[in-house]
Amino acid sequence: MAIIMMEKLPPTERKILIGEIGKIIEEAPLFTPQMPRSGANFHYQMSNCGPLGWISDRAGYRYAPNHPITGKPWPPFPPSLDKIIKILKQKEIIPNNYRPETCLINKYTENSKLGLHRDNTEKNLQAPIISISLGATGIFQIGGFKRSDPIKEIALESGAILILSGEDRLRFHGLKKIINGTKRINLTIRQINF
Ligand code: MD6
Ligand code: FE
Repeated sequence: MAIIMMEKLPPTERKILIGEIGKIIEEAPLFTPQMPRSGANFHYQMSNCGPLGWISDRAGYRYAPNHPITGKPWPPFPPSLDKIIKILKQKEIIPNNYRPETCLINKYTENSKLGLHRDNTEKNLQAPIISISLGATGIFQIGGFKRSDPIKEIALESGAILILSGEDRLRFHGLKKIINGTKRINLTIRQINF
């Protein structure tokens, strides 16, 4: 079983991380991804940092080195994320050779949600995905390996650090809604090409 919930990031460190994400979003503005083919808007906004970023439009979803609107490279990982990765390696929660290549920055407001999906386009599907939640609580849904399998809900409060690895990384999951606030940021750190 490799669904790991770490101790929450302390409030002072949360504030620093929120500040760093704010600067990243100034450089790489939030945009609304669109569904492949239909072009319908997703119900949240996003940006990225790191060498690659996840984008989605009519042409499909993919990892790309540049922001879809500004055309500029994504900003680098901020110090707080480097530190979290270092600590997770020290605690042997993630392997020492883990190579974080992107961090998706998802922003949810009152009517946002993210449907059940699997993140399965990365090369090593066992490599952990590290999820960090900030702001309002997210009602995270996690199911099985088939879309129709039963779903459990996990409340991801501000500062929550959740790691999905091994075969559990391929479970269907989504974000049902946010509660206790009007804005939530979720960061997901991923290894893509190694
Ligand atoms: C969210 N998270 O928490 C959406 N994906 O808002 C994800 O889609 C996710 O938390 C892969 C691994 C962890 C996650
Ligand atoms: Fe996901």
